[in-house]
Amino acid sequence: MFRFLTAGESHGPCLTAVIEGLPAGLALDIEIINYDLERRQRGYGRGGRMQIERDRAEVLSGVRFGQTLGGPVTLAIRNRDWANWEQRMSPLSPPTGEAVRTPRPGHADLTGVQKYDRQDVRDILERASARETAARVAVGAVAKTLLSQLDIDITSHVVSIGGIRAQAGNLSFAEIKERRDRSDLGCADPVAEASMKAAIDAARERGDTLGGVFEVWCIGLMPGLGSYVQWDRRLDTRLAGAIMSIPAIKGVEIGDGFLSADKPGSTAHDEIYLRPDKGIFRPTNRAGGLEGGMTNGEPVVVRAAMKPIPTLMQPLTSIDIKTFEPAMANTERSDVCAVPAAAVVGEAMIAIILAQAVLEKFGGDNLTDLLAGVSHYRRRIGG
Ligand code: EPS
Repeated sequence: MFRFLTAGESHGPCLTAVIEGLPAGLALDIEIINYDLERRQRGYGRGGRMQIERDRAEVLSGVRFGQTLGGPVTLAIRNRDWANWEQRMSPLSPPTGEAVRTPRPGHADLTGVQKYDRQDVRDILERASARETAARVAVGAVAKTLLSQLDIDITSHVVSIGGIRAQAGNLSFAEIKERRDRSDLGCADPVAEASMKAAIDAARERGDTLGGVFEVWCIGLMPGLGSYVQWDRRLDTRLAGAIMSIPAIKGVEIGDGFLSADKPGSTAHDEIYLRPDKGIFRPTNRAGGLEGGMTNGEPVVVRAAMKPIPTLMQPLTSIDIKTFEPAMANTERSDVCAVPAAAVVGEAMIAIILAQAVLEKFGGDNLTDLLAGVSHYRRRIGG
């Protein structure tokens, strides 16, 4: 079973991830992990923290001479900002500094202090912070490394910010991948990108924040990952759950998603053809690469809706958790818009679920057996 846990507070010493279930013999390149960490940090609209951090992964276990051993792989990302928080976030010394007492609407703050019986909102926000997603991106880069051995590739792009929509419907996977990495917003449409940047500037001026929609694409998948035989083995279940686990995500859609609800069956599905040069194929991909809870061999396309970040410089109404008097919500340094970062996290989560599904289907003690199993399967089904 390929699985992982993360640990770490936003302003603690470091973020850590422990990954279990990787096959032995997978070559890991730290620069591939670091490249995705750097992509997650990018994005017009990010806050001051990204000027401080230079996220880099360290490998602490499970790898020898550049190859996985089959045991748990531990990755760590040090927080540079820790140097400014050593006292206020000290694991063992007595409390110091002012407690945060005014929860932000839309954040974990209020329910967190109720649930965990804390008197300082910082005890909640430190772990609830989206900084944790840096550890997931590092795990995702390892999952992508495994998938790349099977010629499976993943990218993502921002399709809207603050209601401004990109026109990218006719672009190929390769075009999206190339354009999005050149864009400050991870957006494949330069015209829309300029308007999005202006909207982010205006939101910053107002002390406001903006959400948006991103899309993740995965190509090269074999048919038959996941299964229809149980609800929790349907790949759609796992992909949607993984995307919804990203902080601030409020909606998820696979393929035509909500649009398909408005169509008759005759135009909602993807017809099946066979051509000697192409094998089995579908000229359309309305299903987003998933039918019956399984990959069907077409690209997997998943979209996610991100709400605006709840830390507002013009704060919303809240209460003081000590006096119960009305008070304005806490203002902390934060991002105006983090949709481009969330898109990179989305790639990581999709890669993790797909790697898990591949290992579940083909076994995962070592890479040699995995590759042999996949190649036999691909030959058998001719895809
Ligand atoms: C984040 C680091 C955080 C925020 C953001 C994500 O840094 P800091 O709190 O020190 O400014 O920029 O956190 C949130 C959006 C959140 O809700 O907590 C990061 O590394 O992505």
